[in-house]
Amino acid sequence: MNRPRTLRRGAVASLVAGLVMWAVVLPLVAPVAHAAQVGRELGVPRVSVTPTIAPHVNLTINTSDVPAFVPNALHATSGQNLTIKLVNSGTFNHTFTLSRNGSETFPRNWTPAQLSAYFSAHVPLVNVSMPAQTSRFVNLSLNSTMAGGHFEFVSLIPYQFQAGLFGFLNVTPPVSATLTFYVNATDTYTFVASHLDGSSVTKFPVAVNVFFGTLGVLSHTFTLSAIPNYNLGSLNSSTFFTQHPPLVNIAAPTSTGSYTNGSFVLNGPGAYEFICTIQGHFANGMFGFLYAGVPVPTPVVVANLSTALVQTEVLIGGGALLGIGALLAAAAAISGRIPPAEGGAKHH
Ligand SMILES: [Cu+2]
Repeated sequence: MNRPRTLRRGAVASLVAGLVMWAVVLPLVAPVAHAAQVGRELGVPRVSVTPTIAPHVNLTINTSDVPAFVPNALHATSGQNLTIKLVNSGTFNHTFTLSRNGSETFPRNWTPAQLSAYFSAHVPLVNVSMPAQTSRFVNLSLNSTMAGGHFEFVSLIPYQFQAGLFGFLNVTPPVSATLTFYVNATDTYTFVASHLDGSSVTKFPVAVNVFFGTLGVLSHTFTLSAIPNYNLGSLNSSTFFTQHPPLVNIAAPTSTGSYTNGSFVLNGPGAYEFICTIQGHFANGMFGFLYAGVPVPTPVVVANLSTALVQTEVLIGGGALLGIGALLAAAAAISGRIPPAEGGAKHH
């Protein structure tokens, strides 16, 4: 066996192996490192504990000669002062009569007499007339005891409730904090990070803000299930999300380094699964979990750490192979140029 040729072969093999490792891993690692560097620690939220709720909110309800309150669902937060503008652009009079009971829905088959008997026995929170062609304002303080309630409002003009003049004021408690996560998709069907740590949350509801980006060129989504502690497993995800709409569904931007933001509210603790809904990606393992108010499982933390270590090791390994390749190449060049000792002797 010829020594310089063996060295050259070793040099070429090491150089190629080293370059391949760097070529594959560097594009993945660089944006991750960049994201971490600019304070977007992967999988760890930025938590703002002082939530801001508007102290006062204005809402409008319209009525016309169509028997409906528009909109028929109002949403507000306990602790807020609410002003409702009641507009009646129709030719019939109505009333806006708001129940004090946040856990009651009136039977649709109640007669006008039954409905007015109820409100004689249970004083409404608001009871104002809405004469035809007028508008007026009502003010309401939403105290903390109203949180979580859905308060029905009706028109007490006979047969208007039965025709459809009813709706609900939904009062939600203020969020205790806002968690902000940065998540990236890779073209090898992973989320970085795949386990989002909201274990520090002790009080619900909590607002979550996700900034979703990509490290690759494929399309990806961040689609979070609304059902905690439910593993999507091998389910058909499109059927599942049709039946149980996701809390958030964010499409990744097309270029690395930019993020698309989505926000939602979690009402209770648990592990919430998120997946990529692009055909085939979930089946290839593209999923993760957001742990809210529950500990992140220990093996998962170990897995995340080892992933980071493997990437570092691959980089170091690739670098070492490149170095060995360079040394072998140099050795091969030198030994190729220096004639063997016996050849030198012959020369004379
Ligand atoms: Cu995907």
